[in-house]
This record gives sequence, structure tokens and C-alpha cells, in this order.
Amino acid sequence: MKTLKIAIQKSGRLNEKSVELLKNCGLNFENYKSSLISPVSNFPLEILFLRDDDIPEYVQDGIADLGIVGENVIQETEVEVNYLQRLGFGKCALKIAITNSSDITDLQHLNGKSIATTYPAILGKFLKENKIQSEIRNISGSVEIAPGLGLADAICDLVSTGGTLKSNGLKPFADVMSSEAVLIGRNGDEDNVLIQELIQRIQSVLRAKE
Ligand code: PRT
Ligand code: ZN
Repeated sequence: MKTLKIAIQKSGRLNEKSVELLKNCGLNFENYKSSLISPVSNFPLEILFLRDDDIPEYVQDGIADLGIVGENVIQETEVEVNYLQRLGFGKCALKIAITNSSDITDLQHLNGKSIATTYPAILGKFLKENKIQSEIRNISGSVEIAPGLGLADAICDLVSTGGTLKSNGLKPFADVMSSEAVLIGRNGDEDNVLIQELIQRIQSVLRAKE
């Protein structure tokens, strides 16, 4: 039977928990930080270590059969993939935040304002659904400093503890989406017995944690 490939984040917030989950499934592999691919010695599986942003497309295009990635990344890349299992880690929320001194009190007040984000697709959809016309400033990182620099009136960014917002004089204002790490696969692959076997192992690891 064809060896499966699962894509996980190479380094970053989801790497450690993804590796731990796969190890807890009884999969034996070396976690070499320098290599892109690690073979699993006791299951027909290879692990691909990638930038998280690339994972949804790799799965959609069949370069990887499975992937572990945040829902926020899937939504932003707008790919067609199958959600196989929520994984319970990497929890966060995409929020619009404003400065502590802002006079914005209602969503409609965002009309005509600028919002800095690294999530232009998700934010654009949210604004459209709420019939708000703001200027989306698509920047590549450190969005939380944009209002202080006069680059934007508000930001839209991921929040977990809220500490980053606080230390930049910002406060959460509106929830755009909540997110956690999920296992994804390709549409049409659901009946693959190896994928089924892996999902079952993952589910029993998650159940044991409850
Ligand atoms: O290198 P690569 O592209 O793979 O990684 P990355 O830098 O794009 O992503 P990474 O490792 O930062 O995050 C990976 C995933 O973790 C995200 O896509 C989310 O699904 C999830 N996640 C969970 C978070 C957070 N919590 C989080 N707090 N991702 C980012 N943050 C950032 C946020 O952007 C902000 O800068 O942490 C800061 C806020 O944290 P608090 O605790 O101060 O609120
Ligand atoms: Zn990334």
C-alpha cells in the first residue's frame, strides 16, 4: 500500500504538539529539525516538516495526504480540504482590536477606517458579511504596532492570552473567528484504510486526554 505523507509545522507554535500527538499515536520517527522529511519506522507514513502557510495547499494538491494546521491558515488560503479531526491545541481567536483610547464602540464605526492584518481574506469576508467598508492594510507581520505608528486605526490579529494586545495599548473589540489545530485531508480520500487507522489512533489519544 502507498506510503502516506503527513505535513506538520517545521517550527513554531504547532510543531511540538503535533510531534507529541504523532508520537503518542505510537509512531516511531526521528524529529530532525534540519530535515524536511522523516520516515516513520513502524507505519507506512512519512512526516513532512513545512511552513504552516504551505500545508493547506500541499494537501489540496496531493503532495501530502494529511496535514496538521490552524483553521485560521486554512480559511485564509481558501483551499478545498476535508476537516478530519479537531485536535484541541493551538487554540486562539482572530480578533479586531482597537487602541485603548479609540472612540470606536460599534462595528459600524469601522466604516472608512483602516485595519492592519496578515489575514486579509478572512477579514475581507467578515467585513463584507457585516456590510462594513474599511481599508484593509495587508502587512506581513508585527501588526500590533501598526496603530501606534499611525499606519492603521485598528488591527485584526490572532489573540491567545491577550498579553500582546495589552502591552501595545490595544483592546479586543470584535471576534472574527476562533481557531485550533485540525487534521485535514484531501476530498475523496476518506475511505483510505491507512488514513482511517491514523484517525482512529489520533481519536484514542485525544479521548485518553479528556
Ligand atoms: O514559520 P511558520 O510560517 O510555520 O509559522 P508562523 O510564524 O506563521 O506561525 P506560528 O508558529 O506563530 O503560529 C502557528 C499557529 O498557531 C497559528 O496559525 C495559529 O493557528 C496558532 N496560534 C495559537 C497562534 C497563537 N495562538 C498566537 N497567539 N498564532 C499566533 N499567535 C500570535 C499572534 O499573532 C500575536 O502576535 O501571538 C501573539 C498574541 O499572543 P497573546 O498570547 O499575547 O495573545
Ligand atoms: Zn506561517
